[in-house]
Amino acid sequence: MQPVSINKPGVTQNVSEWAELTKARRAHFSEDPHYPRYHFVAPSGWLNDPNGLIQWNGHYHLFYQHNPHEAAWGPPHWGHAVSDDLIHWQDLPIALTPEMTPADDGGCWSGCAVDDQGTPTLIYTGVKSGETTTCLALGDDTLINWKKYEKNPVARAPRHPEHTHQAYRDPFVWREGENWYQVIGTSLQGRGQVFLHRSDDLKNWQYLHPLVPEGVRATLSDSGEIWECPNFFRLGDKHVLIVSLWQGGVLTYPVAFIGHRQGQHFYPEHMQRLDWGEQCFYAPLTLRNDQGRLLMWGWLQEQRSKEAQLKAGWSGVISLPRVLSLDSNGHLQMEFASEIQALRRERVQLKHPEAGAVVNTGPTLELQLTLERGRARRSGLKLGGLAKDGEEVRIYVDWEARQLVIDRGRSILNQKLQVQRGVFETFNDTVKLHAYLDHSVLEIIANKQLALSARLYSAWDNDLSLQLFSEGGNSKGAHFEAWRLAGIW
Ligand code: DQQ
Repeated sequence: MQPVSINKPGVTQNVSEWAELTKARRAHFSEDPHYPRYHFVAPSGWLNDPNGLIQWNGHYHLFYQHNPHEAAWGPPHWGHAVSDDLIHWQDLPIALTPEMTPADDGGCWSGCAVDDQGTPTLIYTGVKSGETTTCLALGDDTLINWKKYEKNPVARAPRHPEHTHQAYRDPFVWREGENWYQVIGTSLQGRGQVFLHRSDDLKNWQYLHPLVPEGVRATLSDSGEIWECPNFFRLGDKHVLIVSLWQGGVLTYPVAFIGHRQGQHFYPEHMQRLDWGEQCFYAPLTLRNDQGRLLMWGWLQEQRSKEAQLKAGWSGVISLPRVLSLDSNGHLQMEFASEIQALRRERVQLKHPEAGAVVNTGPTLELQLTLERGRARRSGLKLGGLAKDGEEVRIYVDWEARQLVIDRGRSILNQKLQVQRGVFETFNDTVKLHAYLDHSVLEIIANKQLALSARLYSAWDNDLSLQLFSEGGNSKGAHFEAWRLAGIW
């Protein structure tokens, strides 16, 4: 990729030193069979939420929650990378580091980025002595040099009689008319909510009210005690609120509410789970690019023990970009960004797929599979290691239960969370699966409506094989296309 345009003396040096350092760190993982090859992972250590997504001078900037010291959550820094094509990323120096002054010694938690009349501005949650507040960092045109605003914090949790869990985090900011608006994740009466604030300069904020009227909030059926990482935007003739559901200390999964706005209030009409992975896809953040496409990235959590993560030396993956749109029913639909197809290399042929032929593919793969029900009770695909006898993961449609299932029951290294299921909202007898496998990462979108992500810590490496199967009767012939994919580093 082209280097980022850097117009400050001295900075280029810093960037190239960083590039050398991160290259060496990444090389260290090249033999790790679980380390993804074309997903973004921190150069080393811990990564969680994507933050501050912004397109600046045409380049896509990704910031992310990061602990560079070890593969465990710690006072978060903001890691930083840039891409021209949404696929290849160049590591850039860490953008924000927790500091005693003015307001974030406990970490620079999640937030967003905006263009304030030519000044790139990061708006994040600063944590100091346990209090979470909204803070700013101002950048220059390189997006490499950041200065925390000396009068941080710029907003504090309002005194609200029903405020619970002391939750106040993850600002999401947008411009409307003469004003800036900020939604921020919180909890009222033990239920997730977002507070709405307004400002005319990003530095002085006025609290307005909960975005969803409390009477309406009480009727929603989600299980979030805290709504984390809100995104709020217009899509077609609807408004969409995305939140991630914190429940009893567990980061469960994100949902989207699709609804309408009346003045400064939002009225959800429909709720969709954004990914059915069990604690696997969380804290998604959206970016509307220069062409108006709405892109979304999430944090693919690890599904293995803390000890295993520490031992591996890295933890957390950024998902592939997913493009969001509304379907004709006003529901959210998702597709993987078409740019990812640039990674396609050889085609994987599966002759006579209905006869159960086996093909050896390797673990970096794009798959497009159309399944027709026929008389089958279940039909789908087996992933197996040729050399590791008995190790097998099944991806299938359970036609009676109307579910997409990932069953890792025959995968020897997965002790827990063996089966994950996603439930189709609408369903007919054809399911189109689009899947990306990248060593320990599996992301699937089915019929553009159901996403299911999982982590597979299997022992297979380059000997992965594929085989179609059906149970309880024949399914009609499946349409199968697959490609081996190139790595990005
Ligand atoms: N992670 C951040 C918080 C956010 C949570 C801290 C969600 O800002 O609420 O690392 O994963």
